[in-house]
Amino acid sequence: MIRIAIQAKGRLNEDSMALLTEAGMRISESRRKLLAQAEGFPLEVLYLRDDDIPQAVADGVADIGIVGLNEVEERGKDVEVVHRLGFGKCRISLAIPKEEDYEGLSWFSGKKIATSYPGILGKFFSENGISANIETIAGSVEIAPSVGMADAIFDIVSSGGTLVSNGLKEVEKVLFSEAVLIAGKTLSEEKRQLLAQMVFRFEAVERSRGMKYMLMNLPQDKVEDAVKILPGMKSPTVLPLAQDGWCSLHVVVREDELWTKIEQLKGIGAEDILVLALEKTIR
Ligand code: PRT
Ligand code: ZN
Repeated sequence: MIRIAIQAKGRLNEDSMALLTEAGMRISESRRKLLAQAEGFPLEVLYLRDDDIPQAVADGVADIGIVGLNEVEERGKDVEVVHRLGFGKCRISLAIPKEEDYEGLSWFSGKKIATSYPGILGKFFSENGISANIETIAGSVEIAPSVGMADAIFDIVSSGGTLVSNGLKEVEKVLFSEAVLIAGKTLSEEKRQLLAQMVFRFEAVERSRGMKYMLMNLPQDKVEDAVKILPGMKSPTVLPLAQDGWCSLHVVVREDELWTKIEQLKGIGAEDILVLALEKTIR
């Protein structure tokens, strides 16, 4: 049995739950419970606030966890980042009032900067020889300059919309973050093995993201042209059809290239093109 801590509610909860489900670990019990049992894998799920996940994993309250890299860096707990998960992407940036001229980091010397990430900011400033006044606040960091609490902020940015609507501009991107899988450093051999199995399943799910499975009928003498259009995982699979001179071609394509490929394939005579969802890719 292995215990994973995930965010109880908030931005990472839904994607974390979806990843577990797609990896064959269903959680049927009510989310209101602090601890739930998964089906399909010897897994317990502990629901916590994201701030508490690095600590819980470092202390062994949970064996592993899913949390933003920003929280891992900020808390500075002794945990191992096992795998990047590709969701919850954001950056932590320094932002200043938009009317200010900005010519470099020295702008921040002697200034007051509001943030919920004093650890990361303190380290960044000391590495860059900047001496500034870091003001730790828990929430609504973006309003601090307009109410006179600070000269600038250091906060999470994703689309940048929040900064714009508060009259701020992003001037330094300090940390790029995404959800990561973390693990305690003293897991038993049994738990290490379960963790390896989970990572294997996560990778199979991730490889299929943004990919589609496509099959079509094609004149036999066009297979070579089709191979040039479709590199595929190794190369496309070609199966004979009952009708002479025709074959069935199967291939995995990237979703963002799908329509271009379809047009090119139609151009060489492909017919009856089917596009299917790709769920898992095992290597
Ligand atoms: O209750 P709990 O403590 O568990 O949750 P929380 O409120 O502390 O965190 P939550 O759910 O807001 O975020 C969880 C994690 O999601 C963060 O630690 C980041 O790793 C990640 N993440 C990804 C984000 C964003 N994108 C994001 N845009 N976290 C917060 N934001 C906020 C940001 O603070 C700012 O207010 O969204 C606003 C900026 O968004 P844009 O799109 O306007 O730039
Ligand atoms: Zn939090």
